[in-house]
Amino acid sequence: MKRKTFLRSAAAVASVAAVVALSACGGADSPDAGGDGGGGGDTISIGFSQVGAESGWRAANTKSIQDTLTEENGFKLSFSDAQQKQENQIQAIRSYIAQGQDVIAFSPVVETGWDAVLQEAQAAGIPVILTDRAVDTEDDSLYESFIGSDFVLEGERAGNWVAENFDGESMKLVELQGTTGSAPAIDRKEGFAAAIDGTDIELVDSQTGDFTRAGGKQVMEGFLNSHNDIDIVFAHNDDMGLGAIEAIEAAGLTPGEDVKIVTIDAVKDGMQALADGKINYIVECNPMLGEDLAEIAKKVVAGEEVEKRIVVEDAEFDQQQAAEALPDRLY
Ligand code: GYE
Repeated sequence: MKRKTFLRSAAAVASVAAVVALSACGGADSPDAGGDGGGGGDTISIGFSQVGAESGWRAANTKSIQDTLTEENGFKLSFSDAQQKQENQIQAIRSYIAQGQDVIAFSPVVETGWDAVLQEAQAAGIPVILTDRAVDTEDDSLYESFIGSDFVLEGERAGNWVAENFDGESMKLVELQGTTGSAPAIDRKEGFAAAIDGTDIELVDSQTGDFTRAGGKQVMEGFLNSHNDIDIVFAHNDDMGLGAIEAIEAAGLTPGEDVKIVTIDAVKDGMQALADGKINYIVECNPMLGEDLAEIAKKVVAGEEVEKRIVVEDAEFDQQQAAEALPDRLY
């Protein structure tokens, strides 16, 4: 995966402000809100197909998109929730094509199987922007830009923390995977495995909890039943880690002490559990993608060139850093 850093420069912010000002001049109730494909100061109609509402991360991501793609900002947003099902997303994208939206954006629930519907959008002349998750395609002309974190790097950072702290202690580790076939589940698994490769940390089990709290709890219960001495949990997101905490406590063990937990996301509930000592380390995945999406959508409609890959920067937190960051945490 190519890495390229996108820095939101003062100039870029100024140009967005200029477009917003232009659209304000055109009048809030200009007749083109239905999507005439025109750019300039006109309202941009955008159809967004969201993965679902599976996690705290997703809730924060949805809020960021809905708070940014507003009429005041020059957008008319049509939003749909696919309930973690690819067929629902394909259906939503087809209806956005039929409606003649100016732009289609979506966060693909899984990586493969998008070429046909993306070709339909391309044939209709509607640009597509990917947010959060990537698609696996040979033809990258099928989308304009992909905005999101580097999930391999996130997994690697979680694995590096485990390796640095526990190599040499013959620890047994279980993994709670995200949604099967999704980019973050595939990439985080890969990055983590590479980071602990060559250590004496043993991966004793790995199953999907579908990025949900209930899924994480259920899978962790199964792990605790079939393995005697689990030392570490790597959960692909905070929610599954929080579910695992419930299962560990129900088994009479102390999360963060008897069983160490490392997760990815750094949403508020996860950060609270980290500050409380129940999680040991979190690698952030920034869900605030709305502003970048707004900026890229405006550029695409204006016929300007956009970066094919915009990598969102993420931090990482130990327990003390979480306690310090919590009061100002936005998500
Ligand atoms: O980590 C998880 C969510 O695609 C980055 O999806 C996103 C992941 C996030 O359900 O919490």
